[in-house]
Amino acid sequence: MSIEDVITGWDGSLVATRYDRETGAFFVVAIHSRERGPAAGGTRVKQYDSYADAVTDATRLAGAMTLKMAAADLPMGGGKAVIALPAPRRELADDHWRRILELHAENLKTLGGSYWTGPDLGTSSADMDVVCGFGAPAFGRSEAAGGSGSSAPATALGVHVAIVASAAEVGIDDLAGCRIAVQGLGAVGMEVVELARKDGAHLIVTDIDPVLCERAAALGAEVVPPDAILGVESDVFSPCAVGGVIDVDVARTIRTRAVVGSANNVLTDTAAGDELARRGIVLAPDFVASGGGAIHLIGREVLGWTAEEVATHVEGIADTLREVFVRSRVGGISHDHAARDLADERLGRAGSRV
Ligand code: PPY
Repeated sequence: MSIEDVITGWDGSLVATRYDRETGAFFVVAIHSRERGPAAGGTRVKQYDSYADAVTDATRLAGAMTLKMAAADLPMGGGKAVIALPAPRRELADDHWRRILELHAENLKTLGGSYWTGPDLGTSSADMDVVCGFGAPAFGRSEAAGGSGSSAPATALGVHVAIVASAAEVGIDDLAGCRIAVQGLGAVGMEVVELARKDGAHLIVTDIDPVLCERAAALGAEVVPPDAILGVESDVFSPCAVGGVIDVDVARTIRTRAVVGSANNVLTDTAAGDELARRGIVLAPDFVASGGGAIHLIGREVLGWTAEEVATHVEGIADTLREVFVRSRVGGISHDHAARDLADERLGRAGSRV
């Protein structure tokens, strides 16, 4: 997709980009909406095939953050930042990476508080400490630096309660013996595995990192190669890695009863959601199921919640999902569509999406 197509097809408010010759980094900040409050969302760092791909990712992720904040009833808007690296992150020298973060902080300061960042794929609490040290607004700093630390455990708890609620929707009242296929064993995916294991689920897992696969195997999980996970027969498929894994073809063939994970933008388009619905597969829309991280960061750092209050709100994701399921049944619409309608209503734009 060309940059023109991305920008003209986007319904957000601002995209800022910067290329820095010295570091070779390309920065994108996408502010989708500030209707509910300042835009917030993480900074994703990776290599992209093209700068148009980086802008596409940032804009789509920022839109998902608006829905995520609204669905979780948090007083924030949606935004996301992307840093397209000139080389894999692990190959960058420490001072090179630090300079990239300094430039990122400079960009965020230029935006004057209309966008608050946080950790995302490729960035950590330690990186947020650095960004904040350069004077830019960032959630998710380490606890030692005064932040709320990693949001991964809260995200995983949210996915877990979403799995329980979605399983109940397909008639599974107990996760014991339930086959759960987990794609991605990062901080969230691994915790999803641990929580489901405690409930007695049968776990089938994959990751591109063999060390993480071994760790999951030690927890009793069955490991399959990354390209096999979409062919696995399961009760619940839990995508906890990259987005865009379910297109119409996958939706037509995947052998599962529910899709519930933490990866943002799991569906490539609404047609994929329609196909899942046509097949009677339950979808816990990602911007609802993965809301635990945002609830943790905003709850702790903006709303002053305790860890217990955060957990209670994260558990409320199950209630939001049940509302989505009811709306879907009543309206004869897909779960994806029903969740977007619910988020739109919370944004005060009821009926804007047909
Ligand atoms: C996400 O939940 O997808 C994030 O990007 C995490 C986040 C949430 C709220 C503020 C900053 C980062």
